[in-house]
Amino acid sequence: DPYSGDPPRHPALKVNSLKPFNAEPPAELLTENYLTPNQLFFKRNHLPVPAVDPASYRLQLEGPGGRVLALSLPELKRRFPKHEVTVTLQCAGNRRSEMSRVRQVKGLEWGVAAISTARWGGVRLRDVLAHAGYAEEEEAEEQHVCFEGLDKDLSGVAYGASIPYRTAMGREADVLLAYEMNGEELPRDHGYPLRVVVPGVVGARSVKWLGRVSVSREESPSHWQRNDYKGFSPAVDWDTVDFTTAPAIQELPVQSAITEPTPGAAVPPGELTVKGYAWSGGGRGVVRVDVSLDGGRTWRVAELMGEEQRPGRAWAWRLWQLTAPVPPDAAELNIVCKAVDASYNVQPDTVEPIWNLRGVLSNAWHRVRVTVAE
Ligand code: MTE
Ligand code: MO
Repeated sequence: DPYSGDPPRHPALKVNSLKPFNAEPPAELLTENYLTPNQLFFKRNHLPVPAVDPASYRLQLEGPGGRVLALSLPELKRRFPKHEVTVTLQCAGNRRSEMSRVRQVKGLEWGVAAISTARWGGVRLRDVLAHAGYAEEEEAEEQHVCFEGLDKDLSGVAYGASIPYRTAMGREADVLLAYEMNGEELPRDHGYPLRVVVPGVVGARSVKWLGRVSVSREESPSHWQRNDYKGFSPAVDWDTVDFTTAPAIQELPVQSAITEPTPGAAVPPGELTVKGYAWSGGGRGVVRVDVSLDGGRTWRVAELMGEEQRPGRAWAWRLWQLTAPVPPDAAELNIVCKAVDASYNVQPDTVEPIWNLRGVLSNAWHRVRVTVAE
């Protein structure tokens, strides 16, 4: 069993797939903390967790012209200044199960918690690339920084992904090679001993158990870069899909969800407190969250909590909450939330128009039905 060496996991996690291990925390636990405790942070593995010996570990860094530098962990920590950033990671498939309710899609049936936030500590990717000899300025032609993981399938193919060179080198992009998560050594499930953290970008590009970094005129040849994690029209099905026709997902769209109460709960009459999270990709901050208790007929503005984010570098979520009177005659409530980001992007009101065969980018208004009972 290639998974027999996987690490132990927290029993509260809701397991989506055991081998490989994919799990999310219960929604109501997710928003109990601004920084998600490492054990509860969602876990998304495509392959067995590799056992990496920190003493013999070397990051393979391909310089211009193909010369390869091998950097040990102590060298990385000694040579480059430590940088810390609070970043929310979200899987492209977060909230996929809502899409499957419209029409079945292919993929893990994630609820609303394939998203989590941590304070990451490590070195800046741009410092490491500059050390290898890469220039700050962009080349005329678009280039890509490619990452390869140390996790491999049975045929020896590693997980891989890439990001545009300008993101990797951007002064304000804050891309990290992280060795710490919430002040602790990176846990094995999250990429020990070194992972990429790309703020504002889909989780799939934040390659864990980082083995190799290179720069190329082509995107990563990885299956997960070329033939997955792309968005399509609702008109495209598995007979007609052509993965070369759509760009790889990088920055994610605006997202929010209700974490409390949970679907089907019985809430007492009087006053109700609704809680959730909101986040947007590309460093766009959340400027507002609207909440409705009547399916979207009337709205109230939620209170935003958690760390205020810098304009253009809003890498982490806001938690939000709203306390409102329960309408006296209501037997049932249809709670809805929707967020607005700094570019005034809004979430679509229904799933149907954004349905896609792979069930990615599921960010329609989130709806939770509850009953009112003494
Ligand atoms: N990196 C490697 N090497 N292998 C993987 O399977 N999964 C990716 C990304 N990096 C993955 C990886 C995906 S799809 C996501 S959403 C994030 O890791 C999840 O990170 P987490 O498990 O730390 O939450
Ligand atoms: Mo993902």
